[in-house]
Amino acid sequence: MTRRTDIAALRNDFPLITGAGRLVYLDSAATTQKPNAVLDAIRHYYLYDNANVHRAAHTLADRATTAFENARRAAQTFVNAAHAHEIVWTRGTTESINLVAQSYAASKLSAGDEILISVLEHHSNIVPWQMIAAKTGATLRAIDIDERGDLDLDDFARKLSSRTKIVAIGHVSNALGTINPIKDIARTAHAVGAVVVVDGAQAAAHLPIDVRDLDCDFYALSGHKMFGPTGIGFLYGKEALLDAMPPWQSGGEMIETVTLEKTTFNRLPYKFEAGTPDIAGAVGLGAAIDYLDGIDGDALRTHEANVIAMARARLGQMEGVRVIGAARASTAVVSFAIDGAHPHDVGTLLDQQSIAVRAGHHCAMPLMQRLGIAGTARASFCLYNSTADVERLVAGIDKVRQLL
Ligand code: C6P
Repeated sequence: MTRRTDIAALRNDFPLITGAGRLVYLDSAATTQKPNAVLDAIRHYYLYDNANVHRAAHTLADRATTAFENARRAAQTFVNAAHAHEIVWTRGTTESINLVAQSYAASKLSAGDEILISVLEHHSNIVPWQMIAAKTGATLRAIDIDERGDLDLDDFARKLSSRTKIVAIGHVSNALGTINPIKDIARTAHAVGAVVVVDGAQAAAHLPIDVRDLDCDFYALSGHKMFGPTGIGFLYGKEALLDAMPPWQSGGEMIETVTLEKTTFNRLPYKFEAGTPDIAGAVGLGAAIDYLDGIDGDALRTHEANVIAMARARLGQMEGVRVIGAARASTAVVSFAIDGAHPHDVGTLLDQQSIAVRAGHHCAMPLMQRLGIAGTARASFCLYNSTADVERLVAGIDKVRQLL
């Protein structure tokens, strides 16, 4: 298969981007725009294939089920899982992590056990563990970062022990862009018998993901951050772990037999998919995965690295502007502060120039507390951004500084 190498041309696949006039969209870490291929797949599904899945005997239901399960196979290939039944559809990263917390952790942990996260984490990889710690009596601990915004691996080694049952870490930080060394973390965590949960929300649009190479036990991601629709994502889990876990939501589809006295549960992955799933969402996410698969990964990553490196360099040279975080390996986002300006004001003043960034704590309040700041302005980049967008951002920040 020939993959696309003309990354600049990809922008034309995104009608909202090309149709938005002067808008420079630098908020893809919050959600990416959607290519025509995804919009078309969802429309095609509703026009020609819509029915409920795994339930009826008719042809249309067969077509819907095939489309739905093909999308699961696309997700399997995307993360290089060994089996399609290791992919559980969820509403996204948040729900995937909650599934692991409420099913795996709630049934395994007790007082004296420890869950290890890091101060870099998004609230979605903090709060579910806090709640499970409170419920089970386990203790939640957090790995610190160094002055660059990299994980402090000495601190990781200090905090990891035979008491550690779960290590839950983001692949890429949504606030600093730090890429964490998941493979090394997994190897070290497995040596003490801990299970490794990866929050892949910010990795999926930028990095190749190979759960078998990483050897993580669970990997969570969101479709909408990788050019798919909102409301759909998935959890990858190793077969043996998923098999042994109890269901977490109950109702239709997740059952094998029900009497008024007793229920036996469906096989993987359906045991974790209660109720009618987001079928069109899964189809749309499958189309997003196919879309990404049609792009040359090296060309894509070189393009993104150039754009992001330029943003870091240019912002770093601006008087009164501070780039926050300088991790040794990073992608996706550039966080910054302007002297004397609240991040929200920076966001508003950039918006007035048709430049969309996110401002605030980025759902990473413990990280902001660790850095001693209220928040940042954050420009996030993906395949449809260009160096021209960086030029506009630099000019926009210049104007903000003049207005202050
Ligand atoms: N971060 C951002 O602007 P959901 O909402 O479930 O799709 O993803 C949650 C999530 C989990 N982990 C990380 C690292 C994330 O970045 C996010 C979502 C968005 O940074 C919205 S807060």
